[in-house]
Amino acid sequence: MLNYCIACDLTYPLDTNRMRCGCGGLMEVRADWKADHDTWRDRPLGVWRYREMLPHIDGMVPVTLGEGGTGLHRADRMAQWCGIDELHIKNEGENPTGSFKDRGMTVGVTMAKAMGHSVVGCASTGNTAASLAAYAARAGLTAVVVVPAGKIALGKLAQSIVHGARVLAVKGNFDQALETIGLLAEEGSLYLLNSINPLRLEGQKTLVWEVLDQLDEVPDRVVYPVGNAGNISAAHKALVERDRMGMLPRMPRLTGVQAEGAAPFARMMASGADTLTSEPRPETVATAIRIGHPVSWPKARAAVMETGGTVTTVTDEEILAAQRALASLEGIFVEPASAASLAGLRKLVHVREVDARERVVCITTGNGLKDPDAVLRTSEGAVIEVEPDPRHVRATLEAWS
Ligand code: AN7
Repeated sequence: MLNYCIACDLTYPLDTNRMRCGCGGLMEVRADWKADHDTWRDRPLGVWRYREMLPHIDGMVPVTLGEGGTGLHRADRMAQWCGIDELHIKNEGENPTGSFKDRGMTVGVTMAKAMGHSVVGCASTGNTAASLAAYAARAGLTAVVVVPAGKIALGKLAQSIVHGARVLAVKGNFDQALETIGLLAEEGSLYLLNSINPLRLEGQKTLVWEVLDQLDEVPDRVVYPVGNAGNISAAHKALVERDRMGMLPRMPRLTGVQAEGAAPFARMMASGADTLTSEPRPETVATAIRIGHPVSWPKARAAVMETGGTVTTVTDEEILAAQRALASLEGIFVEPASAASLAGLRKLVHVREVDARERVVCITTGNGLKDPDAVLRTSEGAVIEVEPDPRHVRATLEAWS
């Protein structure tokens, strides 16, 4: 089991501190995986169910909080809102720290501990930091998290602090935070657990495997919000591996959605360019995906092109409308970045890029409780003050239109 450069095929050991090949290429784990349905049939749904298909080094003991095994919810009213026949929501907000990041982090921190690292770090728009902080605490490691000052949701900041991470707020955006901590990692000050680390993406493969195991039939399309483009890349790797094992009757179309103010990947795909032009000043209400230089873009580009998928953008207004629709029509409260997947699906159906008869899975990546501000800011007049008097309450309710 080795790390391979996806550009030049040079190999590195699994426990390398390098996050890029000498040629600048991204790395990925390759191994001669051996498993089939019988391997995991009797195990509960969750990341470690698929352990034969995950990285392994001698002596490793999973650092776990019960990640994965999240619900796949058929959502008929939301399907109607999006304009399609069949929609399922894979709600990653049900993970231990409230986001899909826990899948990659349980694997990443497990490996870091087994390699003997004592300090782990990441740059983050919030969720990676919260997840790393929790798993580092669980493992007894020190976490260093670098976040863009004033631009991460309050719940995520509280999580990082309460789990005991060293929280550094950088006067800049996520991309600058990642570059900064990347240099520290290269010096050997800490082990980097951003999704540029291929071990993180290995854990994230389990998301789409669970979807396949939860649905009777392979979905036509799986829709992801895209920030740094790690998650959609991990999905592609997962599907290709499953196909190689003869366990994928057909390939779902991987579809990405970016916020309009932070959409360098969508723009690259729309223009047909083969390299990414960064967005120097990314801006969106969906702070989780406020990212101007998605590091995994080469993998994500292959994910979309090789599965016949697509990438689109949505406005902040469309994101907040989708968030509210999902919460009020289905009882699922997700953070704005997550709602981008549903807003994007709706848009793609309206412009007829997605057929209304498709069976679609939308990935909602993070829990809405992490970022209540986004809802409350746009909810003026939602709470009405009343006297503790039944007549006043009745009159108020009768006046409710
Ligand atoms: C809720 O936490 O990048 O495309 O630093 O928190 O794999 O980056 C978060 C990303 C989608 C985008 N939804 O996933 C971080 C960070 C939510 C997120 C994404 C993020 P990628």
